[in-house]
Amino acid sequence: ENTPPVAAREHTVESFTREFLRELNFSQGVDLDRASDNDKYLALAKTVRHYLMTRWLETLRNQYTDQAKTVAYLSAEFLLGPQLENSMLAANLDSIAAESLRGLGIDIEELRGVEIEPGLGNGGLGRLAACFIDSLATLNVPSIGYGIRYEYGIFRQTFVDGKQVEKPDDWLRLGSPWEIAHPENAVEVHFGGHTKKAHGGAEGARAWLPDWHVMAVPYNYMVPGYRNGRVNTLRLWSAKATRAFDLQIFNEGDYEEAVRAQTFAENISKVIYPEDSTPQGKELRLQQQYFFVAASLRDFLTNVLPPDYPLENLPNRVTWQLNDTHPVIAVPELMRILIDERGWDWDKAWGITQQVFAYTCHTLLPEALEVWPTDLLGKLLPRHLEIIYQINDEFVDQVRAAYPGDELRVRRMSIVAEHPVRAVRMAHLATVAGFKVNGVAALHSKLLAEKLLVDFAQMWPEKFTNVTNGITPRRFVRLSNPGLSGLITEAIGDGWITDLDQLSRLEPLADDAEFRRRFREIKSSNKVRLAGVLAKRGDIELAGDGMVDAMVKRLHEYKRQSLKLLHIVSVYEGICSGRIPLDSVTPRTFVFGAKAAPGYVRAKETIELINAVGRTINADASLKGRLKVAFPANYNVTLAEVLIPAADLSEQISLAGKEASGTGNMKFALNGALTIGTDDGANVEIRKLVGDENFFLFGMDEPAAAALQASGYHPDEFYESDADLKAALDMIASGAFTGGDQGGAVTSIFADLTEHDRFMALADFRSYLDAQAKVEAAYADQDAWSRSAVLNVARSGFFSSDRSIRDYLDRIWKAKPIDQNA
Ligand code: 26W
Repeated sequence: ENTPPVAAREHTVESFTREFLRELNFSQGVDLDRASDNDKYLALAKTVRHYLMTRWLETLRNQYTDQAKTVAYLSAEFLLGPQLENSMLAANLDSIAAESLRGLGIDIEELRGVEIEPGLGNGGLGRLAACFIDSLATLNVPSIGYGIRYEYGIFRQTFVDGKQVEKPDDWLRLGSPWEIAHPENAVEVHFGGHTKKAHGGAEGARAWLPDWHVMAVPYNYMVPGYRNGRVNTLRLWSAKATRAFDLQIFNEGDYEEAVRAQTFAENISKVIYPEDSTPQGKELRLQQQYFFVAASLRDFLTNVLPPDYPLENLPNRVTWQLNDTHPVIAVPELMRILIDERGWDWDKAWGITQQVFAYTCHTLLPEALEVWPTDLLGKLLPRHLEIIYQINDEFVDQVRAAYPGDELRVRRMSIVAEHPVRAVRMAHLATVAGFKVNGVAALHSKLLAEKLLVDFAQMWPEKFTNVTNGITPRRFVRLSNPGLSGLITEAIGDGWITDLDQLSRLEPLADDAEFRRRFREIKSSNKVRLAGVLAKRGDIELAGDGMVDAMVKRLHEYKRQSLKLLHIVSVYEGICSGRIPLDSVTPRTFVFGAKAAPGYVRAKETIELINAVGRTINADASLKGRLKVAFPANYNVTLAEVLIPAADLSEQISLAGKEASGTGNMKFALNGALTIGTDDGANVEIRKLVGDENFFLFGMDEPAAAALQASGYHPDEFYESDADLKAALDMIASGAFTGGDQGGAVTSIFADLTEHDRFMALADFRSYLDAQAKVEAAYADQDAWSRSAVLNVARSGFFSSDRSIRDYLDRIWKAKPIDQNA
């Protein structure tokens, strides 16, 4: 009975062209012949948006009328990547748009180059959130993403003399066609002040008298499902100073102070924190967290729910999924709303609160767990701190009752730590409040329950579960690898795009010589495409048509880019010293992509050293171009989409027991790269699925690494006893890559590796080199290699984020898909 959606009504090249020209004229205010690429890009984006709009409105309307159980995904990061192509694909407009623009003499590829990706995330966690909202929409799940609209995304990385220099990521500067601001729906978020006894109200209710506040302005983004008529919403909040706030100060006559205060408030959503492993405990970060969480809860309770909705039913209506601890302040916020604003008593409020939050943990490193000093928390959110104390009092009583006399356990488990300063352990709060806690790969979830959160898992074993991460096949296969997608579709039809298990039907084709030949052809044209992009980006060359060996991920010691570097130096040293005949070396390009947190000195030194080694190797004519090191600056989603499809070898070499899951590893396998990796994170599951013969395993497993650590690890023993390792390290120390300079990054990395080596790179070096020798041998037989590569694709369907979302639905959310077309 509804009017048919625009997309169904006018799905023709002609109508698309009409819409596009209208956008160009009336929205950009230019004629086609005077339009810049940016004009054309914006007009194209808005045209595509039009086609999705009806479906979006429909989805929103249904969401309100159905009042179905909804997944609210709370995440401080959504690393979306470019939007244009994905939107066209989802709306089934890709070929129509291409043909329409061709007719107008416009190269759609050029326009894609204009788009600046929203880099609203650091790495794996933010990208996972983006994959998840894609899958939620494609699986028809009523859901909404909530996050922060940072004005500046993750910094743009540049290299100056091989050193990382950060530049602001001004991603909004050319306009932002994918968002719709709703200032009329802004909500107030309060901070600071003090609390006092409430007059009237429920027992235990307190009045919070905050002393400042900001407005949170929602910006809505479409999240289209893949051709299923559903368009979900991602709502990102932007901070705006309140008029009342300014006015008061203006009226006091202090103009400068008023403007300063405005800037202060608006700083909240100014920039994403670039630390991705060691929280800095900065006040602004806590402000960000509370800002988006308070706005999101308020939005859900007042705009998504109908007026007078009985909050006793909340658990049937929503699960708030906490993406790591960043949004955990939502727990005391909901308690505050229920008790102080709605007048509930404590037990009733706690009973409901414990049924609506679930917590995903993304780390195994204790130092990555967020802890907020109570000084800071109490100053910014005094009422929330009181609530946290009360939650903890009751929790600690519960622990004492369960384990009488075990005061050590009580201290270990307490939400409030006393040393070195009194502080709130957000992971403990999340675990106590959440009805489920999940890790992000099988090994990770096991280690969470056995190590990081062992006391909690003993007390509440049924709370702990696993959901192995996944990646969206729409973006990371269909869009990023059109060649492979075409080949797959030709072989098995296009059902795989939304049902990735169907890739298993490729398995017999691994034994088909013609299929393998075509697979190789696609891989090599993907390398040509990569070479083109790298040449443009800064004169980077690939080693002929050799192997592309890629290590792309944030720079962190536990990920061991230094081990990769030792391998490269060892090969180079071997060639220089005559130990390895040049002709025996497989032509290969070592590709790195990695940003270092700006304050992480060792990580920045590692970048400097990689660049120094790269410069030396790339300039050494005696290598005859057989080895190259390519380290393009500013690795991001846009670059990942050309790099991953071109890779032959995927480097997943973290110390076992440190990488929670990894998701790049899945993207590589699905694009037909073979993995060289440790038994860590999701590598374990990849290996199990693709088979040992199609995976290069090396290194200690987690128990072995833990045992070596416990017995006292002495890296110098490995240095002294392995001649190749010593030669590689000595070559670095000699200044061979740094123009004779033996100081700076060279000394500190050499000293660190030989004296401390926290992540035991030296202990795994020999095994890594042996595995690399196997790689070389395997790669020599191109046909056999392609067979393994095809099997990697055929056996990796499990790593679709659609499967992850189904697991979340079954194990945690208990929400049901609703078909928009039904
Ligand atoms: C400074 C605060 C902070 C701490 C940790 C900010 C961001 C983080 C993230 C949790 C870091 C992160 O991205 N973790 C990665 O999450 C991925 C998705 O689950 C996993 O695949 C990676 O193994 C994990 O490192």
